[in-house]
Amino acid sequence: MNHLKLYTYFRSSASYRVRAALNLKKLEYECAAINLKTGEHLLPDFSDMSHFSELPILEHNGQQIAQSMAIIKYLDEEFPETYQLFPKHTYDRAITLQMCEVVNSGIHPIQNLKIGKKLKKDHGFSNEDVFAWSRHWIDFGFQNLEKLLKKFHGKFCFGNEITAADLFLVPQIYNARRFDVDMDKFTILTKIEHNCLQRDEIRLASPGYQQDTPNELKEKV
Ligand SMILES: N[C@@H](CCC(=O)N[C@@H](CS)C(=O)NCC(=O)O)C(=O)O
Repeated sequence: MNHLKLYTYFRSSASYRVRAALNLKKLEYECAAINLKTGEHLLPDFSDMSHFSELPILEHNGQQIAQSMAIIKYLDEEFPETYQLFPKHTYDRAITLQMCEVVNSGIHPIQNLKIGKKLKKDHGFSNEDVFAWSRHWIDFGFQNLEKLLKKFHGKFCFGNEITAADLFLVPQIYNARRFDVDMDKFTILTKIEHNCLQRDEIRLASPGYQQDTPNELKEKV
């Protein structure tokens, strides 16, 4: 018996990565919504249970895993008969992982909620300053990613099949738009985003379609 439960928040881009992975792998899962905006992730109920104050957390038959990369790799290994998110060949797999890490380690952590809060609390940043900070670091990371993808992309980040790299890119573009990054100059990234969002597995994992999406932000299926 497989019971999968995902602790998630509609706007969490790291949760979005895992929702898309679960959809692509056609795995059914239960959602437990944790509201990042109201700080529910910082309350003892969640942080004691998960040992982390971050989303997502995946529970599989009662066992918990944090970190979207670890979760996605776990799902690929645990359910090998389903859609594979990393290419077979070692070099191809390494490049795919490299693309994921540009986002996972090089962009997302610098623009994360807790960083913005700290900049405001201890360094005199206004909301606009935090916006500009996030915009700068996403733009900087995307310039490097656009160059890397130039060499390897097809319809998707790595060739013509969806890989984990697409699952890291598309949610990060969602964040970029929230911070008003000028996406028009990233022609490869936006073309890949467009191709990915044609796929229901990714579109339906996006923030507009979640159980906890507020009504005013819900998109039509
Ligand atoms: N590297 C982690 C990042 C997890 C993470 O930072 N998640 C964000 C939401 S996208 C979060 O929970 N932030 C809470 C905070 O910054 O306080 C992963 O890939 O799962």
